[in-house]
Amino acid sequence: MVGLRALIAQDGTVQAMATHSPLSAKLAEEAGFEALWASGFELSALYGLPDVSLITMTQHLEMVRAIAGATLLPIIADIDTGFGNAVNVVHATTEYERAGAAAVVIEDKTFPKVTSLVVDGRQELVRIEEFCGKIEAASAARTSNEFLVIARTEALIASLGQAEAHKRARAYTEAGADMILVHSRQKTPDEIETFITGWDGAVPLALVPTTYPQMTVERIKGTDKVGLVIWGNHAIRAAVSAMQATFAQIRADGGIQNVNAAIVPVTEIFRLQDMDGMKETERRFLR
Ligand code: SPV
Ligand code: MG
Repeated sequence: MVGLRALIAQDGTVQAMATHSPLSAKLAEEAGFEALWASGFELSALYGLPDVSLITMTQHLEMVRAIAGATLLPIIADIDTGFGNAVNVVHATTEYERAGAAAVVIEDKTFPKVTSLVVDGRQELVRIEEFCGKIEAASAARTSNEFLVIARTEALIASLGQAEAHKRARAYTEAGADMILVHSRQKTPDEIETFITGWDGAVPLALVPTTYPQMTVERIKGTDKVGLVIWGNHAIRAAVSAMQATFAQIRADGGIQNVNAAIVPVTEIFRLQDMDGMKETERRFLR
């Protein structure tokens, strides 16, 4: 498996697709994405829950472990606020590195957090010193420098302005962050592009352009400062669209006679389950 650092050095900007399961991770790998985003939002949605620190570390970690067993792509684990203070961050970092993740992203919000994109969400940030302690804790807890500690600032999400966002990003870099994820929920890239222009490039940036889709890979690469772009929630949204359309058609038609053309055949699921591998195992070992 190629590490994230090496991938960024090779490609400039790595594209990570959101995942909530081993199956969605396999599909992202087959589509050609270079990394996976083990999204807290997607896993929360999978459980039918809002992304407000209700999913436990154990639930998320189990999913990361299952995803790591199903693909070779580096997994960027979204560990929200780190499940508590710096002590919790040490424990989480150890567990996620052991589980096979390639990086953790820790955000500077208070615990319990509120998801970033919701209108009128309660967006409260911890003190800079406190968060620097968490970043130092994660860096100290990892066993390999190939395991990245990514600090995420929510200063723009909390409407604290560019100066505060830059101040936090600089402090987190000095605390040892390998990369800064800066999030925005503006409908255009202006806010993020202003941040990028003012960034000294001490470490690469990571973006999640969900609300500003004008920010294409080409435009991102043009900045020369972004090492990672995360397509943040497109696996779960695509899954919901497909299920809603199929379920509605079956209800409308009073049967399944018209849906086969729009959904994959069962043989495609067998392929994704590696049924051929199972048959081969049977052939060799069942006596
Ligand atoms: C997630 O996917 O869980 C994220 C990205 O953290 S966002 O939901 O946009 O905050
Ligand atoms: Mg998240």
